[in-house]
Amino acid sequence: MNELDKQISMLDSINKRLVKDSKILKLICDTSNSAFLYYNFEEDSVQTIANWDYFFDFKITEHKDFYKFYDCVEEKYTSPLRETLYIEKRGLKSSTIDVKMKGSRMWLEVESDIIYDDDMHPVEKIIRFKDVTKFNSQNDELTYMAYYDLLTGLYNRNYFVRLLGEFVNRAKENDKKVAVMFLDLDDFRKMNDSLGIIVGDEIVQIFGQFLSELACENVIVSHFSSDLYCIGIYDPCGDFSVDAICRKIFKRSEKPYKLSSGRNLTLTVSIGVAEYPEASTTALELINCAEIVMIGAKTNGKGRVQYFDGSILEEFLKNSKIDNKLKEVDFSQNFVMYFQPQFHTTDKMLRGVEALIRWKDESGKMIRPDVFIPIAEKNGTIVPIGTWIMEESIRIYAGWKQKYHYPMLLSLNVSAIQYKQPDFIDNLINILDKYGVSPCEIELEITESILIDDFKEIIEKLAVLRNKGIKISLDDFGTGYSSLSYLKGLPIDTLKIDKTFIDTVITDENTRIITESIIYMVKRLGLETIAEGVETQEQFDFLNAIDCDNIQGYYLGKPMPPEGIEELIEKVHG
Ligand code: G
Ligand code: G
Ligand code: MN
Repeated sequence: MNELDKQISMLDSINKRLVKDSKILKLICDTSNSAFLYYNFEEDSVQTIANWDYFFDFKITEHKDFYKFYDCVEEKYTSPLRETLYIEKRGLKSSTIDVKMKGSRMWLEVESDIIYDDDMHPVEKIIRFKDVTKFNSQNDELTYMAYYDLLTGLYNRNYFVRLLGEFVNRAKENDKKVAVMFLDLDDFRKMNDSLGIIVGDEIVQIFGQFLSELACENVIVSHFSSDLYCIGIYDPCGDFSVDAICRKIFKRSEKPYKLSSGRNLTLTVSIGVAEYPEASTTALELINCAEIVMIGAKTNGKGRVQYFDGSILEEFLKNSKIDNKLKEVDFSQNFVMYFQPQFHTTDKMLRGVEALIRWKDESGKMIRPDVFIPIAEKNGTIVPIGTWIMEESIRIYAGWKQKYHYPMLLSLNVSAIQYKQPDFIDNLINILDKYGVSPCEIELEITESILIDDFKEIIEKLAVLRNKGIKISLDDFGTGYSSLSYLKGLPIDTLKIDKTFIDTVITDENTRIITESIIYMVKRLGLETIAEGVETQEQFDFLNAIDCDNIQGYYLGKPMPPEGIEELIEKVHG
């Protein structure tokens, strides 16, 4: 083989190796899911390699074409991208950045590497473009979840608290106000229970959608959980005052919302409002205060707004103490029964006694029933407390009966929740049996609030009780929805005219006329009447004159411990 042949053969084998190498290189490039830009400094030449078309719809043939990149990424990334693509010889460095493509969800990782010669002059630069959309969008989602509530797309609680904190700081600096509105959908639980949680979620969403329309630079809207939303307003005024926003919300409540099933639904909402700096100076406390007064708005009849004031917070704190105490109270240690006598008006003979609970806490302080009974009704302790009251009162009553054989009634106050327990009647009958007391000796005092819901079921229960001989008395008449016309249909025996009437029956002409006609009509319906809170001789005389059957009040007897009643019986008996 001559020299030439040898060289040709060598070149050939080098060539084959090169072809093989470049095939391998191409394979690697093609399967790398990346695109490459190769720049040669000496030649000022540029070349694109591998999956270029997957990423870009333009070609790069000379380095001036680089400007085309800047158009296809979102604006905030053009400047870092420029640095990565930089090819001036001074100040070069390798770098990696992520850029987001304009008008698409695509994320690119752009990585540059520089190759230097022995004298540390740059010779070549390789830029790799890689699709990192999947990774980045997962990241996006995590970021999203950190700030937004997935169900409604509104800010979540945590992020809202942070933004509200920023509002408060800004307000401190600029001497402005910040208002927090805490919103709770009315009767959401009922809707959730009756329509199902999927519809419940839809309700949460459509109301959230409506609220989101109220958001703007100084108004932030958040969904906390379930049916709770919160709105924060920086510098509330004009169209963005609390009043204006409440008006929008209440106005929207007048029209029904359309659900996907086609069903129309009217949503009302209760709102509590607290403002920086009056209610508090921190975001979290403002939210708490707004929530507390929202609960007030609910108990005052829903679909309304309640503004924070200091006394509401004080009462709340006091109540939450009582709430906790009630859950731990030792009934027989701390509760005692008092009894207030009721008298026949005509002869002032004892008609019966009303059992009234008294609570003396560990420190000996009295806690009034009109304070703790409503709390016990809310936290459910009224059920065991009510049972204890029935048994304790009936036990004491049975003792008097044995001792004096004096015919009189025992009136028991029954709370709606207690009354609704399925075993309420059985329980009562069992206690009566245990102490040998007849149902005819018992009168249950119910309030109109019992009659608000499940009317039919309640009426049926009343009828069962009356069939057993137990009397039913309607307490506090005149304070609720009382209308004489609905009394006709009620299975009751006795009507107690509320103290608020008696208070002004002497001084106020109208009250006198109303009281007189109530008694006249009620007696015509065959019901017995009792006037409550009678404190003076004048009141007594007037009630006597208009034929009110019975009198209860300080004038003839305050609530007293059992021994007081014994003295009374001995007096009338003897
Ligand atoms: O007892 P007082 O005298 O302070 O009564 C205040 C309120 O508490 C009244 O409205 C009365 O109905 C209620 N209350 C008092 N004792 C009882 C009771 O034994 N059971 C229930 N449910 N309420 C009571
Ligand atoms: O259950 P009811 O709301 O009816 O409770 C009766 C309440 O009225 C109890 O709190 C009892 O102490 C109170 N009370 C009864 N008679 C009088 C009275 O003559 N004057 C006043 N101020 N309160 C009375
Ligand atoms: Mn009563």
